[in-house]
Amino acid sequence: ATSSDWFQRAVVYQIYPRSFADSNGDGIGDLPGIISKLDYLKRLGVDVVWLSPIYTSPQDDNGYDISDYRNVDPLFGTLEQLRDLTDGLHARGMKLVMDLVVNHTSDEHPWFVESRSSKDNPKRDWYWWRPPREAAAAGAGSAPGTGSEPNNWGSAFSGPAWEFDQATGEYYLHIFSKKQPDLNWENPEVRAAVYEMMNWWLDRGVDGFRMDVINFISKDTSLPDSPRGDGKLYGDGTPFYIDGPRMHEFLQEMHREVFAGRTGELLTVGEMPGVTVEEAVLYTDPARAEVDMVFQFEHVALDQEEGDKWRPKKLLLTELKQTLGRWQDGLAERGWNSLYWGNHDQARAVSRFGDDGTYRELSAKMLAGILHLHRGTPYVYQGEELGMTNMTFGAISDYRDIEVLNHHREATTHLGHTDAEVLAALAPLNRDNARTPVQWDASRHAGFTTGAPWIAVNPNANHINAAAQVDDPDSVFSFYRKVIALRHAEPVVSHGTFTMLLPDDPHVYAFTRSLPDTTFLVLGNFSGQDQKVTLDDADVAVGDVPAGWDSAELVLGNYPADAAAPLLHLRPWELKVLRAG
Ligand code: TEU
Ligand code: CA
Repeated sequence: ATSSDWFQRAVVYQIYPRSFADSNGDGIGDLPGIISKLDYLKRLGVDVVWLSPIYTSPQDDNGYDISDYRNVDPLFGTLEQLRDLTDGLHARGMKLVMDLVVNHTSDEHPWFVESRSSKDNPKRDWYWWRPPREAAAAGAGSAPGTGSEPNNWGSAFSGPAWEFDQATGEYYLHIFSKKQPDLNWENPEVRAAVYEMMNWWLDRGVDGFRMDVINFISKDTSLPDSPRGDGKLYGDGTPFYIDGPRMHEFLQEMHREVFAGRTGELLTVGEMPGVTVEEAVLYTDPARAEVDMVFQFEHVALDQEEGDKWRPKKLLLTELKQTLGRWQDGLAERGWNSLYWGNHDQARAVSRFGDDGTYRELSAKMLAGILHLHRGTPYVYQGEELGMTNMTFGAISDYRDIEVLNHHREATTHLGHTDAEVLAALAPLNRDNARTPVQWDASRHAGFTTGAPWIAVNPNANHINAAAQVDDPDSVFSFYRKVIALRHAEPVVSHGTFTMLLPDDPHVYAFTRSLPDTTFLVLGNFSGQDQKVTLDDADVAVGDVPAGWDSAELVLGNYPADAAAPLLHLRPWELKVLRAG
């Protein structure tokens, strides 16, 4: 993007098409379904839609395994309908950002079909092929696999990161499922083919890309073994493919080949698991011409032991503030943050960071206010604007996600855990929590489909649904409208500096946003008890907190306006956005 101002004021809405709206009764969301909801998105007030993959795909990982980058899977519709969606968004002043999945393709992509056909095929080197090694060297024995894998890395979806191919007697690397072979970005033909495809989409009118695991594309080409942790079946390969040696070179080349010559307002966001603040500054510094912003993962790893989503633990608010505050500070001068509580890979925000019981609506609103008042571009994941919650699934057969299914199999067969243990451990953070259908109304299947939905609808759709909220001024939906409108109206929300307050308070999230002529104080109560905020005790320079907050104006709150309530007292899950008087 040439000028960053527009995306600093923008809010992005993520659509996971499979679960958004089904138009033809096959139980799977589709493009006509999305088109039928464009006025809903306009009403919400978002500026950009990020569409998760709709490309031709065997659907092994719900479309993140692509077999044709230049077509739409018949499951979702046609190229023609994608054109209609693009036009419909543009007509309403919104933009369309496509998912770009180029760390890997499907194993059914013609590139891989050719690559696997023989060792001397011209596309052999487009993927990571390696001969078997001596089983003894692999330290075989415990891990499932042949023991001859080229190294000991595990896949993100359980099992080894290598698959043996009979035809040529070699293994190929797959960081994700074995139907998602990793592309070899060392090969310049691969890079040229990707850039050509990106240009093709931009020429068709799309407004940018969300780049799937883009910081995995440069790997340590020696592909070495990695130490195997206690109780682990495989080595952790991430040190050898996260933020690898040629990352900045590749992104700068992509920028030159795809974005540099273009005018207009485009958006690029790199999904970057494991990215550090230091690297993110480099990725997002406009002067370096790489990407506009990145998705970092630190705040969504705090409620797990050693970042292992299958070993959930309680989140500490102090750690959440420390982490998000560090990202705010780190990208204050150079670069730009993206802001999110959830997406199609994460648990539902209100269940994870709020209270999805008694205080569901209040806490969903409070979370929206806290996130959107940070400095950065906020992302809303479909259903978050309704306060949709995690799903309670029963048996493993109720799940659909390859990650969950593979983990359950591995944990029960190779790690000796019982079915009940595994089900309990995976409940809070599994990805299917966020993939149940959007709850449009209280009718059968929540108005998502007239057929049988591909994954169960959350039974709470009878009271949590869009129809009940769009015209209710006190709904979670209406609150999201207000928060989004506030960013559009107030330059301090998009451009103000950020200062974290009360870092040691276990219940209150507090910060200021400032421009020379405006200061906002933002307070969020992350508890079900009353909290009294004492800014005098704040462990920050006094100069950061202007005096006179008692006469401040309440710009936004999630409780009914009440003149009697003291300004610095917070009721359960209360949010206050105050403007200095
Ligand atoms: O996710 C990459 C990623 O690192 C995750 O958040 C992923 O869910 C996690 O590794 C699993 O524990 C992206 C996509 O968002 C995800 O849906 C895909 O499955 C994945 O890449 C592969 O394309
Ligand atoms: Ca459908």
